[in-house]
Amino acid sequence: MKISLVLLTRNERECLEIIFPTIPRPGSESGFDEIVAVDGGSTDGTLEFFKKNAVPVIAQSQRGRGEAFQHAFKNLNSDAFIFFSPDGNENVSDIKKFKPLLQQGADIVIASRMMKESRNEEDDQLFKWRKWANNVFNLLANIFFRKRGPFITDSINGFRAITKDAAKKLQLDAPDYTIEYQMTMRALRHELNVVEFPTIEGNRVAGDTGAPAIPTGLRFIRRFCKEFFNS
Ligand SMILES: Nc1nc2c(ncn2[C@@H]2O[C@H](COP(=O)(O)OP(=O)(O)O)[C@@H](O)[C@H]2O)c(=O)[nH]1
Ligand SMILES: [Mg+2]
Repeated sequence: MKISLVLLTRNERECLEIIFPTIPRPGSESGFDEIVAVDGGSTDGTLEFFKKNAVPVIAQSQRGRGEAFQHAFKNLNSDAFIFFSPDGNENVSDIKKFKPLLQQGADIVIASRMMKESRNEEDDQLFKWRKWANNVFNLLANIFFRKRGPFITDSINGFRAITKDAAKKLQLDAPDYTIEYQMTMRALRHELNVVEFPTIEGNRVAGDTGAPAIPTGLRFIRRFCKEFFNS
């Protein structure tokens, strides 16, 4: 099974300088066979960073995180993709956990920030607005799309893997930050094998999120409605 580790970036040079050196090289130990970046139009030196480190880059013809997923599916000839955002949120030591679960037959593997042994970026805050909103979206996905299998605890996390076959089947088309939510809802509807493991989410190491809470939240509500009424 050939697995690609897909780095998703839009202006992440500062974070890359800290995170990239901690990512293992491709090989049997690391749990993936190649590293590729999909870039959404960076202008801050991210592309130069990749060039210096010999990381091949797929340049997006259209911006958006969902567009980045489509570019990976179209351009890479792998059996599965692990999506990784090198901004500090995602735990590098968990990258190796995807492959065994894919080999055991998972169609999608999600690193969950909501299981008992997990940590969410907001866990040390009193008001966990994003986490609470995430949990509402989780609940909606599970109630309205799940037919069997375990409750999905983190339906929107980006740190995840999907097989090429599953990606083909789901025909994903969300262009933006709702891509993972669409993937989870469709996977549940198609009764794919979705497996989660707990992860410890870190804090962003530099820069700022490109997903402001309120507009992004509204996009999620619209995405849920679209999937619900089109099913
Ligand atoms: N390829 C690509 N990556 C993107 C795009 N927009 C955001 N990203 C990356 O997606 C990751 C997560 O984005 P971030 O803004 O941190 O969202 P948050 O983690 O949900 O707060 C980061 O590595 C971003 O650089 C895009 O249009 N294309
Ligand atoms: Mg992030």
